[in-house]
Amino acid sequence: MAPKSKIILDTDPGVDDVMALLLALSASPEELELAMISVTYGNVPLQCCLRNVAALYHVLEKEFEWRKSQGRPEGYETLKAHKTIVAAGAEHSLADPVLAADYFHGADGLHNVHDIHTDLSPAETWKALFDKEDGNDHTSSYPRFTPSKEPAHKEMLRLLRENPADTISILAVGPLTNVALAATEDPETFLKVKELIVMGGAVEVPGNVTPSAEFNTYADPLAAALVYALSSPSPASTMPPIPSNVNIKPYPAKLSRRLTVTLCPLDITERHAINKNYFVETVQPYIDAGSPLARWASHFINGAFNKIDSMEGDGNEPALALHDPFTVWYVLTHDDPRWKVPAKPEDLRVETVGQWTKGSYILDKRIRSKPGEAALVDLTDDVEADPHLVTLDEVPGDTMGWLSVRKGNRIRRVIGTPGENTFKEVWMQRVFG
Ligand SMILES: [Ca+2]
Repeated sequence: MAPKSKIILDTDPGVDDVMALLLALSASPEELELAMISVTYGNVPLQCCLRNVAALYHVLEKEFEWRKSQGRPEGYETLKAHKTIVAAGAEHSLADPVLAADYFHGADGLHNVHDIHTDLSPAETWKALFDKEDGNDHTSSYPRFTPSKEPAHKEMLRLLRENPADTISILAVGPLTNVALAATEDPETFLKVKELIVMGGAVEVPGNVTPSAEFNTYADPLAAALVYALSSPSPASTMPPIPSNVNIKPYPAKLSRRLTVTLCPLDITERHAINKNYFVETVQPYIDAGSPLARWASHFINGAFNKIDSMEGDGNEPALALHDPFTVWYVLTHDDPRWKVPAKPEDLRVETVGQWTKGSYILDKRIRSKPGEAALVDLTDDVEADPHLVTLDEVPGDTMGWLSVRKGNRIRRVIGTPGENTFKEVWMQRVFG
C-alpha cells in the first residue's frame, strides 16, 4: 500500500529538528514515507547539521539492537520500509555569506552530545558520504539511508520531476534557502509539490530572534519571500527586491499553477510544548532500562530546558516548544477536522530589507474593503481574464496591491490543532515506543 504521505524534510538539525526527524521515522510505512532529508545550515553550520543526521541514524541502529535484546518491538517501521535520501544543501542564505546561526542548540546543535556521549557518536566517515572528491564507498556503515553527493535542491527537483504531481509534500523547518533554490531554478517542476508546510514566522506574537522576527524566516527572508510569491495569483506582485550579488532568475510571467503553502508560525507552535517535569519523568524508565535513544535524546532535550531556564530566569518550569515536530504531526494527522486554517488564505508578506523588521510577516489589519472580492468567483480562476474584475480591482492609491484580489500572497496559516496538550504525549509515545 502506498503511504498516505510522501515527504521531503528540509531541516537544520538542531534539537527540535532531530525531534521532528524521530517523529517522522517512527511512523508506519502506511502513514508516511520520508523520501528525503534535505539538510541546510541554520541553527548551526551545515557540517554540524549533517553530523547530527548521521548521529541520529547511528543511535537508532544501537536502539534497534537494544530493543531486540529486550524483546521489545523495534518500531521505526517506515525507516525500514523506505530508504531515505540524505543530501547536503546550502551553507548560507541567498544574500548573505555570513552565517546566521544562533547557537541556541549549543555549538554542535545538540548541546555537545558528541563530546559527552562519545559511544553514541558516528565515526568520522560520515563526512566522506557527502564529499564529491571522495571516491570510497562508506555506505555499508550507514545502511539505512542513501547519501547523495548532489546539492539538496537539485535532489529535491529530481524527486519532484520523477514523481507524479501532488504526490510529494515538502516540510521546511529551517531557513528556506534550499527550497528557494529549487523554486527559482525550475519553478514548473517545483510546483508539482503537493503542499509546502513551513515552520516559520511570527504573525501576531513576538518573534524569537528580534522583537518581530522568527529565526527561520529571519535567517533568509529573501528565500521566504521568493517561495511565498509562488502562492500568489501574480508572483510579480510580491517579488522581493533582489540584491545585485544574488544570481536568481525571475519567475516566468505565466505559471501553470500556484503553490499551496501551509504556515506553522510561532503563534501556534509555541502553544505546543513539552514541559521539563513531564519529559524527565516519562523518559527516565527508558534510560534506566538502557535505551541508547533515550540517553541520547534526553541529553540535548535537557540541554534545551537548561538553556530556556537561563534565558527566562524566572524560576518557572521550562517548556520546550515543539516547533519542528509540529509540521510532522500535521502531516500524520491532517485528516483530523480539528486542524484549522482561516476560511480564506491570507496575504502574508515577508519584509526582506527592513532595518529593524527583517524577516517579519506583514498582514493587512486595516478595515478596508476589497472591491474585487465581489466579482471573484473562484480563487483558482484566471483573475486577469475578466475585464470587469480587473476594473473593479483597481483601487486608487493602493500601489502595493493589498486591496487587490489579483495581487499578494495566499498562505494557509494553521490556527487550530487536535489539542495543545496531547502532542507531547503523541511524540513521547511514538518516539520511545
Ligand atoms: Ca529547525
